[in-house]
Amino acid sequence: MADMQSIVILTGAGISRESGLATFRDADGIWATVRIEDVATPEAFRRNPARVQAFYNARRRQLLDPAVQPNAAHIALARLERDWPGPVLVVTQNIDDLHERAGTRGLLHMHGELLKARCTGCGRVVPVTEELTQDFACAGCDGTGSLRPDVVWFGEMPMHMAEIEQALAQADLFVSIGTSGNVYPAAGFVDEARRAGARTVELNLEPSEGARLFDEARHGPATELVPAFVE
Ligand code: BV8
Repeated sequence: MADMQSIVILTGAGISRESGLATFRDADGIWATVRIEDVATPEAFRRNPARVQAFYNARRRQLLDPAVQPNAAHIALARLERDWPGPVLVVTQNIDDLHERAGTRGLLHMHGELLKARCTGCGRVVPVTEELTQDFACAGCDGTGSLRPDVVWFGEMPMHMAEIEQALAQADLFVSIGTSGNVYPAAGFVDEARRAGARTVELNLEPSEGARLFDEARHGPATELVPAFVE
């Protein structure tokens, strides 16, 4: 890795699995017990906001459990950013705050953040560490809006896309960690990095949907693979 300068790292639910947070598409994943159409689309929120709020309230409660801490993979990425001479950008699909708590600073949450809420009226984003209920009116507007989770649902535009595309176009190394490569546009980032001439590496428990697109793939738990890769 000596001649690598700019590093872009994409993370998914697999990097937080060993911190105790469920993934989505594993056998014990979130989508095994609840349907995307019922909790992770704007239509679901319009149809039954209380159901959607309850889904995110439960995940927020779990994230705020003191037992849920950044793991060795999150910590290794923060160390890489600190010690690496060139730019390191972590683009996460995760809505938890474990990268922040591990010390990563160059971080973009392309699918939003569980500990933030957004007003449906004026768009204000506020920190939230408690239950969100339907009548949580926004203090900033004329009270017409209510607070929704500040996350990106299916059919909604992911956040920070211009900044992400620019980083991919300049990447020398692209590392994908703990993602199944099912969800776009994140699943297409490896292609963009390849076109930019970057070396591409997948670190995942098992081959992802896009495994064949990577120059190198290492399979195993993130808490073993990531520290070893960063060394
Ligand atoms: C959009 C946030 C357009 C909330 C999520 C082509 C192009 C563009 C869009 C599409 C397209 N084709 C289809 C679409 C639509 C859709 C999509 O991709 N659908 C899929 C299902 C086919 N995409 C969208 O709707 C996106 N929006 O494109 O908008 C647009 C354009 C202009 C204007 C308006 C709109 C929005 C997608 C974002 C949806 N929100 N989450 C929340 O978290 O509740 S996505 C959801 O999947 C998750 O939240 C997660 O972020 C994402 C990816 O999941 P993973 O992180 O990969 O998790 P998964 O469980 O799948 O995999 C875990 C992996 O870890 C596994 O491989 C496992 O082996 C591994 N693992 C497990 N344990 C470990 C481990 N690895 C290492 N160590 C371990 N211990």
